[in-house]
Order: sequence, then C-alpha cells, then structure tokens
Amino acid sequence: MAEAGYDQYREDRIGRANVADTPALVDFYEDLDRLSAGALWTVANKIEPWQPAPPSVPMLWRYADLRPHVLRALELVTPEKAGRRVVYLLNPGRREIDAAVGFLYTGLQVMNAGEVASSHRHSASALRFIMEGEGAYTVVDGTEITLGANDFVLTPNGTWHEHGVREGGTACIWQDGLDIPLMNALDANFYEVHPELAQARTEPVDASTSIWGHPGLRPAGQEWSRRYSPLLRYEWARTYEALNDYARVSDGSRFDGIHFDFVNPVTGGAVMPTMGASMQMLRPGERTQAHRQVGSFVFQCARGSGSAVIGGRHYAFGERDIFCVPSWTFHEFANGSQSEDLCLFSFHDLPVIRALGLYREEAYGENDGHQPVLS
Ligand code: GTQ
Repeated sequence: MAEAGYDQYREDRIGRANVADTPALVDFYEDLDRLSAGALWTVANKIEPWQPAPPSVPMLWRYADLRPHVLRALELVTPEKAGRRVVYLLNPGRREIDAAVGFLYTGLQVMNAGEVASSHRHSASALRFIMEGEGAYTVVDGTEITLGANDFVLTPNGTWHEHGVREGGTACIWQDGLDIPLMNALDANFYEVHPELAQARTEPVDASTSIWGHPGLRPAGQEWSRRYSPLLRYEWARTYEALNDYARVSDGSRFDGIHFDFVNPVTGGAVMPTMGASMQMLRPGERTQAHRQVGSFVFQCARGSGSAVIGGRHYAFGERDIFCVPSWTFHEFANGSQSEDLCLFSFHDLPVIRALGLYREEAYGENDGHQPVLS
C-alpha cells in the first residue's frame, strides 16, 4: 500500500486506459454524447477497475456526537408526521444514494414512551440493533417482539411492521440497517402503508422466540419455507453467553476473534436474502490480523471499547459508536483494554455477494498481518 494516504490507495486500484485527447477525438466524443452514447475507453478505468474501488470511504460515527441530535428529533417531529423518526448516517462517497457504505443504509431511530409508528411494508429488508431505553417493541407480521439493549431483530422484506415504546417505558434508540440503496439500484423498491395504522396482533408476544429460539431444537412439524429466518429476535443475553462459551474452548478467527453469524435456524444460512449479521468478541488485549473481503460492512461497538485500522486509517471507538468497512478494504481490530472484552455487532451484504458467486477474501500478507497506519 502506498504511503501517500487513502486517496492514493484507491487510485492505485484503478486501471488506466491510455487514449490522449485530440481535437478529432473530442469532436467524436461530443457527437456521441449528443446521441446519448459514449466511447468505452473514456470510462473503462472507472467502470472496470482491476479490483473493487468503492466510492465509500471508511467512516466512524461517534454516538456521543449523534445522540444529542437524535434526542432533539423527539421534539422536532412526531412519528405520525415523519413516518419514521430517524437520523441516518451518510457516507461522503455515497451521498447520491443515501448509503452508509456500499448499498447499505443505516440510521438511528428514536421513540418516546407511548409513541407508535404506523405500520408499513417494503421491498427493502430491515434489521434493528437495540442501543438504549426500556419498553421498545416492534410488530412483525402479527407478532409483537420485545426489544432490549443489544438484541438483534429482523423485519424481513414484505412483512408488515411497526415500532413503538410501551407506556411507562423510556425514550428508546436503536440502529436500523436496511438494503434500501440496493433495492433502489435494482429499481425493485415498493413501499406500502397498512390500511389500518396498526396491524392486528395474531400471535402471542415474542412467539417467534418461543417457537424457534432454542439452539439445537427444531419445532417438530412446523413448516417454514419463507426466504427469511422464522426467528425474528436474537437476544443479547444468549448471544453473550455463547461468545463466552466459545471463547472458553477456542481462540476463534485470527481476523475476527470469537465470531458468530446470526443465522436462520431452519437453513443455517443468512437471516435474510440480502443482509446478514454477526457478533464478535475480542478478549482483553486481543489484536486481530488484517484481511479484506468482497462485501460492505457496518459495525456497532456493542460492548467495551477498542480500535480498528481500516484501509490504513486508525479509528478508536467506544460503546455505541458505529463504523463502516467498504468492500475489499483491509481491516483489523484491537481491544486495548486489559480487563474488559470488546463486542462488535455488524451487518453486511454477504448474502448477495455469495449468492452471485462474488465472494473473495484475502489476508494482509506483510508485516505480521498488520497494515501500516497512513497519515
Ligand atoms: O423502520 O421501517 O431507518 O422503512 C428507514 C426506513 C427505518 C423502518 C429506517 C424504514 C425504517
């Protein structure tokens, strides 16, 4: 990797078609442009890079910076007027498509006790990672799901869903992750409002967890053929217990530490067709080696604090901070604490990448697996 900084790092990946402009060529390009056409060699470097050259840049969004503004939104707009009261995160390289990284959208949604947001459904798949507050719930296709801190929750595409906070609760903030930019890139995005504001509760509260949420146990005779997981909530207490149990017997991955994917219990595959999610833990003092993958990632520090080197840039983060890793960008993590573990939640587009046969990964081969930190 060049030492001239991240822009150079990106530039180095872009091939160079080598046709110098002449008056005749410029004339030619103008004629083509008038016909809504163009010469490939003028754009080949841009549209056919040697390897993925994402316009997304690594980003760290600090919760301490965002949180006051998220809470401000409580006073400024109602869920009825806004539809969803969300502060979303915008990658400077992805402004035109409102993505946090690649084709992934993320935002911080906030609701007060007693508030309800109306029911809707869309082609986009959605997931939530709960950050703070008491009493939040979401209703997905007739089941009310209780949301607690660090729970991971699905609202798959096509399912009616609405959110709220129960009376007697507190202001609640959670992270939304959606594939909205991907749906729009594919011109496949539909959006529909429920005829009634709220859907009927046809199932008992937390039914999906009670039926499908027991490791190693499949409810006999229950059919499930939809393209998303029937388990809609992955509870933090169980996830954290699993991380610690795994850590007792293994060092996990040299790139990701103790690392679990959240999966569909029926298929063992990703929770939704377009987005997957993971939780990983780095033990006190642990430092991973760098690798890169085809796929875009959004991380949230769920517990503890640590640092990452992403594309040669160093980021220090604390609990609830959010950062992203663009596709094919080397990244590595460290837990500098000697006493506390570090847990990172992430979601990504690997189900899409894998379904299309595009997945690759590569270890950073030099310097014992650690990137030089660029200026
Ligand atoms: O809760 O369904 O942050 O539709 C963006 C779009 C949340 C939602 C967002 C959405 C939702």
